[in-house]
Amino acid sequence: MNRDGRAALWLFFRTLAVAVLMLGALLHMAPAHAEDGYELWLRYHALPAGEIQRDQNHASQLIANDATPTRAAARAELLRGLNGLLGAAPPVSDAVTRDGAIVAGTPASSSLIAQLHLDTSKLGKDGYVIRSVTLNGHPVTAIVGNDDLGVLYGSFHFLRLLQTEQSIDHLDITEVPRIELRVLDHWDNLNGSVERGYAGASIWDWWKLPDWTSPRYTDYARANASIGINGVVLNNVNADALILTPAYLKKVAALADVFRPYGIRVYLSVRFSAPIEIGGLKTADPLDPAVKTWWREKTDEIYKLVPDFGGFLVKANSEGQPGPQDYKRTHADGANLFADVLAPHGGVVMWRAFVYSQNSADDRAKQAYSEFKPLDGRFHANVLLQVKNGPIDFQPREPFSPLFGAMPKTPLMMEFQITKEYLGFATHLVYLGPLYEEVLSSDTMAKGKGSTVAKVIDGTLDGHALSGIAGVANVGTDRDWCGSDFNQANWYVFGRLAWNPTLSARAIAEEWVRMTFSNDIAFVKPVVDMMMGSREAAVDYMTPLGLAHLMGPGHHYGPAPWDKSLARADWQPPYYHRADHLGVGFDRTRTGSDAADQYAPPIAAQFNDVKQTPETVLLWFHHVPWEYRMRSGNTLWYELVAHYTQGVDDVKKMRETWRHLDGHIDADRYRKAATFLAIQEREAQWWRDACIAYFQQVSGLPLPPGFAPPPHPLSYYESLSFHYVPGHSSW
Ligand code: GCV
Repeated sequence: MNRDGRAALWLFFRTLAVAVLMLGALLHMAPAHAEDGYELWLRYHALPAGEIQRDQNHASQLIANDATPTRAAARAELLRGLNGLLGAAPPVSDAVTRDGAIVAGTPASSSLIAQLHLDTSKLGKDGYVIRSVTLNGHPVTAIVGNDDLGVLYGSFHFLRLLQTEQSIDHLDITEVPRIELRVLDHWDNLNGSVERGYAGASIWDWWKLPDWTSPRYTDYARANASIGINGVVLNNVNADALILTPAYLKKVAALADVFRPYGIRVYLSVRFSAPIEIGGLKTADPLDPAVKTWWREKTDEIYKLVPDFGGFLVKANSEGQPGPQDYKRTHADGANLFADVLAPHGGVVMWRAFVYSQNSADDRAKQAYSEFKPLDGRFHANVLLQVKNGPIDFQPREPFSPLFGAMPKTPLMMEFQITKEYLGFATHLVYLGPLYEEVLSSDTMAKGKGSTVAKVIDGTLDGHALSGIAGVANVGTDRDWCGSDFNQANWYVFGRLAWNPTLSARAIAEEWVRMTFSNDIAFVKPVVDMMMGSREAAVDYMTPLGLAHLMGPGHHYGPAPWDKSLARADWQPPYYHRADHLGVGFDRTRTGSDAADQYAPPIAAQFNDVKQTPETVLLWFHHVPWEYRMRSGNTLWYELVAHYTQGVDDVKKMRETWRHLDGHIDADRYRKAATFLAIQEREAQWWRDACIAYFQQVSGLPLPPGFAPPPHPLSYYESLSFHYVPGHSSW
């Protein structure tokens, strides 16, 4: 068939598809398969007929060659997306013959793109331009990268515009990521369990690898590429040395092969003592020549199998893990050992700053800073120091870590948690966008006003070319990937902020809701509002006013502010809240642990002064009398009870909002979220009641009038115990 014939046939099928879609809409046709969340935000379900007609005028043909695996992935995604959204995929051609073509490629790979003479030099490897231009006399949409990966990222962006029903007329978009390494950290164990995972087992089927690479790996890579994630640490930071044995490295290589077309590099968590455990050496001393040789040879072996291997993530001398201090060496000695063997291959070391010692009497919140700040300038060029967002451990709210801004000579990498270890596991609806945004926009004042955490980690504050951000993944074998549909939003927002840490959490939530559920504004608006308020609700019903670490021992499920069952004081909630008959909160001012002075002077002055400290972190920095007058004029005791109560009321409102949205989306996902919200309300109430019962007993104060008393005595809450709690398998 000649070109005209093909075009006529395409027109015919397109018209037919539109007619079928319109009929379907009229008859309220059920989707062909149940919505189970597997498709994530890449659903590509048919747009409304009006949108289809409008968008089809900009998708009359696709000119995109598939000569490389990444360009093939981009083309396949465009065809898949356009087919789903518009009811039919445009014909693929090699010449622009119609108005409304889509042309995707790089200047080097496409003579059409080269004709545009766009300056792609500043796009780097990942950036792209999407522009409405004229080619061969036809108006077309060009998706242009300097590199194939930019074409892939641009293709996802273009599809997102369609999915969210934005105009694709007169496009002039240029995007370049602000952070170089955008990484998901899997805390997946080789036995298939996931530490702090609430979405089933590990998606890595180590047993069947390398022979069988599940199609799910490709879908995982697509999802990551769609939001710009370009690195994956496959295994838990509490690492098993076996991952470095030849049999496992072959499995790692098989995964790397699947991910490569999507621009995703593979990294491994390594166990510091691996030279002893699998290398037969007597020591893992980082300055020992035999140890250095062992790591060099091991690294070379990895690069033979995975030429674009990203590097190592290391948890050392932290929570019982081995490390350089076992040999009286510093963290810098340890990190530099790996840096030196990775450097010839272009790999990096992500060295974690999450350290605190059971032998130190110092405030746990101070220890990472005390340990690492003196080492600024001592790390080799390919080391990133990976710092958790707060000084302790992914609590519902913490101030930003004082390390941000304090180590100008070292590239600091952010570590966020996407999995909700401390935020209600899988079932609580807690959108983490506001948490991430709050941290990234915090001003460290390290170099005067505007020295935000975002600028520290994107490298611009201190002029680092190397920059990175990591999120602890919430992905597992559950059909919906993340244990709930709403948890997918946390994976999504992490990726979008990793690309550009100045984006707004609200705008990202809206994008996600539109792609994941519906573009109907009557649905989008209330759901985005509900998501945006959900993190503060969780803070209120769990740890308001700067409280932290009140959860159950080890498994971290539910409230246990009384618990002293674990051996280490810094694993016990009373260590953190310090409640007594006089007041509550941890004095981290100069009269206490002096953690406040780890911040830049203007911030330290604020945190040292009870009157200037934001009430959101009041009890993090101050031990405050129960009768202290808060800004509202109420006492601290009153405000504490009010916040706990507000948290529960907010969840009730979330349930109410959701109840009104019945019928706006498919029944399956609606019902699941409704059930999870019911669980959340029950557990929020439990948190409130248990914490109020406990603090009331400690304070000896009567409940302020107007608030319902906890329905059970404190002893009831203390008596609850739980077995086989998810995410806790390695304990
Ligand atoms: C992977 C917390 C978690 C641990 C986790 C650790 C870490 O302590 O509870 O499960 O271990 O952080 O980040 O290393």
